[in-house]
Amino acid sequence: MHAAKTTGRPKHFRGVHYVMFAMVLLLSFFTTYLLLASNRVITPPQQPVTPTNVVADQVPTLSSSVVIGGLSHPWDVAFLPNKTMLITERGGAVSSIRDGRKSALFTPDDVVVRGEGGMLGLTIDPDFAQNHYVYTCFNSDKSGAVDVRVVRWELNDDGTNLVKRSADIVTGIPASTSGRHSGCRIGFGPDRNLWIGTGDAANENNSQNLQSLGGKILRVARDGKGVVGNLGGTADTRIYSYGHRNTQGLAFYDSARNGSYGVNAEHGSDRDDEINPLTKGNFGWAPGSGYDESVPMTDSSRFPDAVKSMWNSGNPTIAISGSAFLKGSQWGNWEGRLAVGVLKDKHLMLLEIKPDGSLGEQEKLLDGEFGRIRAVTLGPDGALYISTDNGADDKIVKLVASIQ
Ligand SMILES: [Ca+2]
Repeated sequence: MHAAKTTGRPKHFRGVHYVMFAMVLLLSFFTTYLLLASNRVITPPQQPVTPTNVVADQVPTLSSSVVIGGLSHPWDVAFLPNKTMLITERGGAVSSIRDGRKSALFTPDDVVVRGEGGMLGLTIDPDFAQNHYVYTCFNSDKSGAVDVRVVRWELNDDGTNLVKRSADIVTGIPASTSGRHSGCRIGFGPDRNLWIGTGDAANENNSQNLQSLGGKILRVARDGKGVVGNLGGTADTRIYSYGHRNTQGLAFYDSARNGSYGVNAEHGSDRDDEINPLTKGNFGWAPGSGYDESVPMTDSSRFPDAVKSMWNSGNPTIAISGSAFLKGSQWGNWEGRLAVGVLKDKHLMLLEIKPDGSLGEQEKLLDGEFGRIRAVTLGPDGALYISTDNGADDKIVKLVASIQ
């Protein structure tokens, strides 16, 4: 039997064997130690290694130039496929900018300009080349009482003229008589749907009311109809998320990440401006009776499931506005960061948002340089275009990034 051969030795023989084995082992350790010790002495100090696959810190240099001045509250900036810039001004006009000159495209005769209200968000259809559609969001008295509505406009081929008011695709977004909390930012997401960030019209019932379009993120097709995958249940089919106060910025990822299509930027009351993920759910704004704003921007005690913000200003607010993700290698380390216009605190905020949605670095650019910053749009040339909102001689400013 094989087992007998190995286990049949006398016990004392096995004991000697173990002692010898232990001695050999100790000797090996000792020799190894000596070798290592002598190595430490004779090896010259190592030179620092520069890995070839890691680039140095690349913070871009920014240069700014004024594209056009003499504007009045330019609220949004968008680009046609032929790279023509279109802008809205809160006073009602939609214009194109070519070679530093402004040409009026149209001013709707039903636009109601009051306080924060007027001609607001602007966006271009991703299929503009085929359908020539652009969209604006504004306060309107077309149906008698003032509402906020999204209107689709048809331009000619090269976007130099209005063909017609194609359709009022979303109407009845509530508006206050003062124009307070009118929203309204619009943009097409990576899902090719139109997203609309609305204000609560400073009415305490709107943001939590799933039949009201106020204090919401809406998601619709280009005809204004709600799309599959919105909030659902008893909610209006156009509602994607609710419990918002006054959305002023929308920025999109190239594709959805963990159920979020991007972010919205929202004005807080006396505290907590918020950057929120574009996910479904309740974002927790519910002012008390008489529009009592002494409640948290995300009231987790009343709404335990409220979606928490990704970033908030704390106290005081800074009044965040238009937002865009930086794209292109010219932005160096800042590629992928969220650029956010800041009105009250007069700067451009840069936020690093990591793939899991957590925050990284935060920086303050153009501090006080241009005053209040309203629109923030990445141009087709990879430059960032911002609008000032100072109320006199407002400008569109182009920011070009370069790596030295
Ligand atoms: Ca919130």
